[in-house]
Amino acid sequence: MENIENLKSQILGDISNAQDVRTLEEVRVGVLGKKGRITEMMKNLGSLSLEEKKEMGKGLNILKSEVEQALEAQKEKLEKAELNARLAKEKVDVTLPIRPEVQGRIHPVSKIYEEVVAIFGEMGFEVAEGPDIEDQFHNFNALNTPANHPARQMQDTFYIPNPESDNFDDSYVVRTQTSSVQIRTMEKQQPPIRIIAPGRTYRSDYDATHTPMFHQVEGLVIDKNITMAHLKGCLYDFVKAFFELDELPVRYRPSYFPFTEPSAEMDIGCKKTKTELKIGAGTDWLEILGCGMVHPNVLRAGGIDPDEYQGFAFGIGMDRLAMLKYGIPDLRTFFESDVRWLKHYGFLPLDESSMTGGLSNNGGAAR
Ligand code: 2NL
Repeated sequence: MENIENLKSQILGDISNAQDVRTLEEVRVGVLGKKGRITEMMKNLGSLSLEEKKEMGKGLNILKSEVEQALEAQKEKLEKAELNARLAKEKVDVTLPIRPEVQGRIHPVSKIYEEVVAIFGEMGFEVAEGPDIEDQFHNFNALNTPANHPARQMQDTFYIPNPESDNFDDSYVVRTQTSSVQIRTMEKQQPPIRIIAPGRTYRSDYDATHTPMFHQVEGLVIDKNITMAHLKGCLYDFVKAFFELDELPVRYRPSYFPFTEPSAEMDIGCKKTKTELKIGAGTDWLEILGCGMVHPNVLRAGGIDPDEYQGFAFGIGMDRLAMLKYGIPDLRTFFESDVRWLKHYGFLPLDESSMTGGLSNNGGAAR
């Protein structure tokens, strides 16, 4: 039998000499693997006398756990060093001037965002912002969407545990719509309110027209004597400005949202062929947004008296607007950061959107 102390200093020496994770793994296998030195010695215990077996067994068990600890510590050290080396190697100097052949582009969604803000800005809307991580009150309850509502299902919503509470009702969500921003505005401000809330939203969904993170713009107008006619006029002006058309047929279909009553979906006229979609002409219809009169419960939750004030609200998917306006077929490609895709669909940095300068044709797309 080898002397345990000798063996220990040998093995610990091998461990600290191992300078990469692979070599360390070889050391581990050589000692603790099926045919490893410690494993073999443990197998041989049976041939010893009872007294020797007791002593040797105890010594080997202690040695084994010391070796395991040393292996773990060295592994952590090597992994840290390997990560640091990689980070140092992959460091990017963001202050370097750009090379002309890789000039950056404005993402189509950023472009749409600017256009939407320009159009509603011209109509007198202010932009409101709020947190991506919300409590369930602002994302659901205040929007007339009670605890048992299907929209709150685990399959659709990303919940985030609250470290201060085990109660599921206290967990946070990443916002499923930007309405929470409007609730926060109502809490702070009495009418008249005229805001849009553009931003990132999140739902557990993934296919050619859904990504787990997407972009929405919601609008909210609250004042005395607001009617559905105000809603229709406002949204009609928006779609005409957005698609840069003087004439655009629209229709409203009845719909349902918990936060509006009555609710509607707006379609725009178009012509669909196998290869093309032409907006503004033809006999087909394309759904473009959801809207309605703000539900009295929602006004109340925001601290506004529904007997004194009324409002309208709408929600538009901005990624879908980008797909339609620029003819991009698959939403998943939006968020893959493929430079070739950005070069094809992106816009030059100085091509700004404004109502007076023309929305998208002052200089045009970089294509
Ligand atoms: C859709 C539908 C909609 C709203 C969003 C809203 C917000 C408040 C009060 C009432 Cl604070 N309503 N937002 C209203 C109707 C529809 O979105 O299909 N979006 C893509």
